[in-house]
Amino acid sequence: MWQGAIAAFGASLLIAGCASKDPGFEGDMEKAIRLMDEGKNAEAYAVLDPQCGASGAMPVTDPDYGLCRDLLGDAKAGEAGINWFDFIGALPDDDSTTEFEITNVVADMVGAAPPSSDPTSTKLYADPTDLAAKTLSLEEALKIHGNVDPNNDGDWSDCDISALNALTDAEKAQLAMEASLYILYTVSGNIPTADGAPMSLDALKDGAGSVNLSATQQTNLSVAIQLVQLGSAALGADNDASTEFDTFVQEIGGSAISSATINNYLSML
Ligand SMILES: [Ca+2]
Repeated sequence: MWQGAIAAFGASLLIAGCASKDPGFEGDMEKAIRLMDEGKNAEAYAVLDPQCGASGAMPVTDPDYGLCRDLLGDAKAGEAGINWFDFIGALPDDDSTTEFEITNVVADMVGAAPPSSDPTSTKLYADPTDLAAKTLSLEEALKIHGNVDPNNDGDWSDCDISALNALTDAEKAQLAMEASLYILYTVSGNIPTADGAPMSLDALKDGAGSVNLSATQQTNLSVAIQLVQLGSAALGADNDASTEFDTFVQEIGGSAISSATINNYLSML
């Protein structure tokens, strides 16, 4: 499944190590990457924010600007619980016959655990407060990597999807991964249960019929699913991750997401 996207992302991070020209930025960048390696994503963000964050001093024309923004978004994705290296480690070998459980890996990312009422349950749940914070961090990552909300009013209908064609294939694949998780996080957060927000497919299944997204959420998730399509197209038809993204888009009912299409998706899990 997602190996192609992850491998591409890993490669971009390695290349990043020798791409910088500005010595001041190079030091900050190395520090930020080291902090992210240690799981200190908020600290990594704080290192890069004065450079290329909202009030950063680095001009958009600086040759390091794009790389700095990539890393800034990675730090936010890390805050959202996405640990790319754990994720890679969870992937099966090419010749493995074990089915990779994407939802279980996602559930681990948001700190999900079986409910106390049923500790041996295979249905994983996330703490709703923690999930909400991580959904916000992922939203920031998508704003930085995909400019999904140019006027920053919380509504993504002003996202210029066609402008994202200028991104590299690896960047598009990374956006697709972040957007997929954003959709799963948002849907899960929309289904409160006694045990928390459902994160595994088994647990999400029970939420079919209860999803009631706001108009803005429906708009934003419709943009997110188009980012999944963008990443899938960039990876090409023979790519396993692309197949996985395509299946997700197809099952969720295409590019116009509504409460009805999500409830339908959950009922088919
Ligand atoms: Ca907007």
